[in-house]
Amino acid sequence: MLMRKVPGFVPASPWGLRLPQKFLFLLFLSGLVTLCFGALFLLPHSSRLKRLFLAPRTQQPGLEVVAEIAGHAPAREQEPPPNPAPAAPAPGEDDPSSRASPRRRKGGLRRTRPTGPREEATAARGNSIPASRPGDEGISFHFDFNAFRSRLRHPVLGTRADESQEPQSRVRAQREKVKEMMQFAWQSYKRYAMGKNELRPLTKDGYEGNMFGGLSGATVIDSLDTLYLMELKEEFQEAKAWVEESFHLNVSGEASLFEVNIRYIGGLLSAFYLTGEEVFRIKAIRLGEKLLPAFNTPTGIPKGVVSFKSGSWGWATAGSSSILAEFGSLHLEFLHLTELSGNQVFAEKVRNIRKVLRKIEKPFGLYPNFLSPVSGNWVQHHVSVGGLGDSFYEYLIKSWLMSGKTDMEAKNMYYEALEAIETYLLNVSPGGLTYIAEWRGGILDHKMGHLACFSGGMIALGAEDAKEEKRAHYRELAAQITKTCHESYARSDTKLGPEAFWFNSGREAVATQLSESYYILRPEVVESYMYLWRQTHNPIYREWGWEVVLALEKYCRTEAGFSGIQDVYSSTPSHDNKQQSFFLAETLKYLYLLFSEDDLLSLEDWVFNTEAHPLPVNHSDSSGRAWGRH
Ligand code: DMJ
Repeated sequence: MLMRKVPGFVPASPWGLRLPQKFLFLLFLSGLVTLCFGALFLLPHSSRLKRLFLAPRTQQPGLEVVAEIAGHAPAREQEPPPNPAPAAPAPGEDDPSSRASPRRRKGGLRRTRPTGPREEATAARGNSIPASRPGDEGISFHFDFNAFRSRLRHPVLGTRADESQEPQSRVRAQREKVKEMMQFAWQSYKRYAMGKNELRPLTKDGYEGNMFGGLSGATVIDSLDTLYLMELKEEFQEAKAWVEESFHLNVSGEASLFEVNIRYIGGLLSAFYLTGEEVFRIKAIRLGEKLLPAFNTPTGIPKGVVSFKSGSWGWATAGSSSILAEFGSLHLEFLHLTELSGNQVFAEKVRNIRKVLRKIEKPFGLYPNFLSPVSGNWVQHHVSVGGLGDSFYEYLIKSWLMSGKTDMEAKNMYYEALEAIETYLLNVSPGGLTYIAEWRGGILDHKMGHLACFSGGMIALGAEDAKEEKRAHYRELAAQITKTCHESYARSDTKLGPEAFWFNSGREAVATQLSESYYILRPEVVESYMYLWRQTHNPIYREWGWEVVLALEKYCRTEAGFSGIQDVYSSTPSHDNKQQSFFLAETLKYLYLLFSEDDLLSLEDWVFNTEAHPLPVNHSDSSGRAWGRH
């Protein structure tokens, strides 16, 4: 051997090497091995070697996933989006395509504390790197956030005019006022109830309620997207930090499937789609998984209450029927859970609900409010577009829109249901007010709940895709219903509307008893104003919205937050001591949108879930192959 000839070299082992030489040789060898493996990653994607050594690539989201949701063959990989022009980020908005650049980040959301390595890692994963934090295990699915953002047709926060030049300074001031209300509502909650589900402004404390199975922070999760879109950056960071550090899913109570879905899952999904922050995606998926046992019923129609206790049945046994508005308002969120996780199970669950509802015989084409999850039959024939029924209809038209107008089944079900509602429930009062009554096996209750007032907005939203000959009619119907709901506000002393109002015994659009006279900061009326404003630009909707702002300030604002009131017909109403989380999620958001440009969360790009959390429309395939051609 060569080394034997080196003078002074004395072999120290049978291989003829001394310790230092052995060490050098091993170092050289390990370097060589590392180099070879490293080179594998640089080989072109088709390389055989690479295929041999590396696991197959995770399926890309977008086209493929949503195509499967709809039961279709996956679309071709790499197909260019129909509208590839990326939406320019709005001023001050985090541009996802340059998220790694510290300079761009500076203009983004302000941090309340120094950026730590954990946050940096979270932000980076928001773009493409698979999750690897504790608790993220098993969610290796990659969602291409940049591709998603590039498909939006408008910047998320709109193309805002130079505010100093804005001629409509009144509208700007109105928008700022709503923003101030949100800031006050949030700060009050943070000060007295941070981490609890909701604030009690009179007693200056928080409470958990019994709807969320031990989950906390409903107000935090419900507020995230409203804070984001109002550019309350510091407050958004506070909310996000709470989700990262204190939002724990290891709870074991019994929860309302519907409420957890629309508030928590909806809020987390929206927060993810707006920011790309992985923490929201991961928590939404993990929480979604905790809801799955609710579907273990003979029909797959979930019971309303799910037990988070591991090893239990999953659905609570009390009660015998499931509520239409509850099991019918999962579709939007569950499709997005599949979209973001790659896990088809979420989409399968809601597809099955759709199938059951499609097949079952409907009295006069109407959908009763109660269904047995065991037999799959209607439990009684009570039909309502208000409480118990409401958001089922909303989710049909929004499923159609969210699918990029490919989910024909949802579209057909929506327009058929609307026809039946018009035929059997719609009425005009002697005073000329149009309202949607409630139906009990053929007998009408001539009342409308505050909850039913969302329907003006829904009918406006659906008018454009109705048959040509029905479009103008639906626009007018939407306007008339919204006017009736406004009347229910205008006819009270506080200019806020009651929980339910009647059309009988000579009375119109007023509550008939104290037990229906309360107002709990609900959003449905201003929700309709927002949709009608966007559709018509009739200034009356902004005027009506402003009346609500003034009334909220006068009667609901307290020293420590906003509160519902017990009697809208009293000019000195008592407060109910609750700042509902939907006030921050919905009421203030819809008011803010009402006083903003139409391209702030454009309806071309977003649908709002029933808690007003924006979920993106699928633009990945306009050919109709994705999202539900049935
Ligand atoms: C919200 O939680 C949702 O809008 C739901 O669909 C109905 N009720 C409240 C607000 O009133």
